[in-house]
Amino acid sequence: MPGPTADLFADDVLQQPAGREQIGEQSYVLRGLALPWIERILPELRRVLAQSPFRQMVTPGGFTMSAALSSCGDLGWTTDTSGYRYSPVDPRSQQPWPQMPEVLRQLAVQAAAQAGFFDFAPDACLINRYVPGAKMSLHQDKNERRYSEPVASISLGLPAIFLFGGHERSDKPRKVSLFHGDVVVWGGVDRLRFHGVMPIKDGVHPIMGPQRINLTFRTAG
Ligand code: MD6
Ligand code: FE
Repeated sequence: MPGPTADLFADDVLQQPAGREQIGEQSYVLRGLALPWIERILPELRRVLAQSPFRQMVTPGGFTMSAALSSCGDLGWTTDTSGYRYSPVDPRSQQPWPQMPEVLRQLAVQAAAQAGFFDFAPDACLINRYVPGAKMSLHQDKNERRYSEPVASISLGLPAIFLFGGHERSDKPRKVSLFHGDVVVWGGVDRLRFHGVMPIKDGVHPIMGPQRINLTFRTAG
């Protein structure tokens, strides 16, 4: 019978995907934050990827990354056998990276603010594409100039298990499930924590198809 209890229960269910989950002292998962933005994001993402398509890069150690990468913004993250770095040009085309779409920049800034970082001015957006089986080994994000700035990360498509470790590679990471539309923000004391992504499970996402796309925003320059 509908009544106060039933209503409370319904609210509870509706609120589950939203809200802020703290995963570290200065790290949060903002559940579903990107969902209302998706219809504006996807056409912009398509434009960016038409100009700078996904490509698989090689690490300095000589391994081909399983995730395929692209970038937009003033700076893009690249790797090859000579090292990791940010570059103002796409090495594939030797042209500047596509502009960072305003809708993406605004979402990243809003996400950072919800995590307590108020003057976030991202100049780099790294775009990772994972097909089932692709993963990201534990790493630290440390090619940026200032660690005082947070990182904001938008997940689209297939779910992932995100590994959130400590300051040593050997620290046992916690597992955080990330779904389509979730945004992770971390910075401050957590900025250099090791993190990675477990191999993506087989599946087909109703909007994004058989892939996960992750966009990470940083102040690199
Ligand atoms: C990913 N993300 O979620 C990989 N780095 O596909 C990252 O490596 C990452 O999500 C820094 C901050 C947030 C991230
Ligand atoms: Fe990272």
